[in-house]
Amino acid sequence: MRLPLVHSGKVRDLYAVGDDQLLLVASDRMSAFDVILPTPIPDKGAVLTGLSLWWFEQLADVVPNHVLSSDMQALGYPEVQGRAVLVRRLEMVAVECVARGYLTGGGLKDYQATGVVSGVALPPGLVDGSQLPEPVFTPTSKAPVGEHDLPLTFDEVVAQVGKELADELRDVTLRVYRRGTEIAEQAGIVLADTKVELGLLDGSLVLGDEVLTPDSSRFWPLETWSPGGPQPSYDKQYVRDWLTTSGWDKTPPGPELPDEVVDKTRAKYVEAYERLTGSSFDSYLRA
Ligand code: PZK
Repeated sequence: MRLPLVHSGKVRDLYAVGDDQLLLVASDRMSAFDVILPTPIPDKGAVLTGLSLWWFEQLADVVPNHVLSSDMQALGYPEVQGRAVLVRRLEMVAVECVARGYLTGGGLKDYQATGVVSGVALPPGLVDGSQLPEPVFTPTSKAPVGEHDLPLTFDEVVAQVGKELADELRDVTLRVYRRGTEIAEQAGIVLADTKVELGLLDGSLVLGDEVLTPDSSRFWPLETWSPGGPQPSYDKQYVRDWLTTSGWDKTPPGPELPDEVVDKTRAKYVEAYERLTGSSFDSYLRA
């Protein structure tokens, strides 16, 4: 796979394929407490790629997407089969589009300080993990590597991209989130929030990057959802629990994970894929 590297993210890499295509490659790396761990989770890259491809299909009537092909054998990149997608190069919109239906993380901080999230006033009495009266568009600005994205009000998005595109970003983001929550709920998963990457192609909005994966969204088990404190993570809880009791001070580098934690975490990713899609992950890998 000798392709020019365009961008290297924490857990994925982006390569140029000619002038107007990109190869998006997901690794098996995992981050916890904002640190990339040295131990890979086998098949994580393939689970997230397969899940994202499935979501793009579920969302085809909501927004077109950047996917061109996932057949890496045919393209001549067999070493990344299952965990890479050839995509159209878009003109990315410089706003991180987030929708949240539950209060936690940065949204909770803003609410506790001001009662407002991204310019939207929320009712009093909400706690960590509360469901919001309705999903809210909570865009952020893309921060430099290593920094956290900063919240934007809707008016700031309008100032940045104009009213017409800002309205479209909000509407598409909320529609993606609503479709995602409907499907996730059937699978016993609370989709607390999600971040989508949107770009323009010939003047129209196109969904890029990965969508509705545990790396771009917060997945909580519906069974244990109980507002009033931090919720267990569907995918990362074994890792967080082990790291918390390991004595690690949460500064890089992180420690190697024991086999049992790796195996249980891999199983959670596969379980999320299978519960959401209704198909076996083995059949995805074999296709
Ligand atoms: C694009 N990223 C984020 C993702 C990384 C970085 N279709 C597209 N067209 C233009 N740009 C992008 C995409 C997509 N997807 C996505 N940065 C640019 C990103 C994965 C790995 F290192």
